Amino acid sequence: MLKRVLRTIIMGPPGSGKGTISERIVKDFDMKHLSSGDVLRSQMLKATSVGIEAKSFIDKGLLVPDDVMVKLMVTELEDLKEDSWLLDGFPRTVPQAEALQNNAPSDLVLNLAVPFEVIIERIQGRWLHAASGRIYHTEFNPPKKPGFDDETGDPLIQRDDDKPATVRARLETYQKLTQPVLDFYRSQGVLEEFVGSYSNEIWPKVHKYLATKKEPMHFTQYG
Ligand code: G5P
Ligand code: MG
Repeated sequence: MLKRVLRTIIMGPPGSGKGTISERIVKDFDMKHLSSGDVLRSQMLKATSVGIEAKSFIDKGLLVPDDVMVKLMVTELEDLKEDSWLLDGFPRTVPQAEALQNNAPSDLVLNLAVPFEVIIERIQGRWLHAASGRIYHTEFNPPKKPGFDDETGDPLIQRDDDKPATVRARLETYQKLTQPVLDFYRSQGVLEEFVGSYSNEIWPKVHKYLATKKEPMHFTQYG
């Protein structure tokens, strides 16, 4: 049965294309994208107490403590009670997944299984529009004018945590703390895996699967 309100999580290692695929999902399906990384970067930009605390973990490739994250994300989700949502980057530990389950259980979890070698290579080319979270890549998805956002013309930035040593630490953190979350959702029967090295190869499969759960508005093709 197709759902009116669909609560979805997108998972995958750092740089696997969660943000890229999420942008495509919200364009084709009536859903709100909520990225924990974007929420944290906005807190850091505003230098709030949460932002200052988070930066000390993010810069080392470590996770922000569970209690801080759960409070932050549950508060954000309260504004989306009536909407279909797509959570990106949360939950990232089993305690976070349990807390989400108690507050706002999700209907399905999409996992992007992209090999680590591909990720390490591609992440160096990422550029970001900090205010909107729009993502670019020097080769895969270049901005029209190098270094500037297509829509606002603002300068793009590179993320501090995209330095090679930090990316390696993030991948280790992912293996240790986030992979067990996949087992948590697998045991609940809500996990759907998408294996591939390219977002353009993964995207049509994600669209096809989501369309079995929620009516799409379009099917935008890429590449
Ligand atoms: P984030 O911000 O959640 P990550 O590490 O989970 O960060 P990230 O780096 O944002 O994930 P992504 O969204 O999976 O990666 O990938 P993306 O941005 O779409 O794609 C990466 C690059 O590859 C882009 O430039 C894109 O254009 C390009 N690309 C995409 N597809 C292709 C392709 O097919 N080919 C090529 N060549 N390129 C492609 O979290 C950051 C930090 O915040 C904290 C942690 O410290 C974390 O490390 N944090 C949390 N801490 C605790 N709990 C939580 N729940 C937390 N959430 C965040
Ligand atoms: Mg992202």
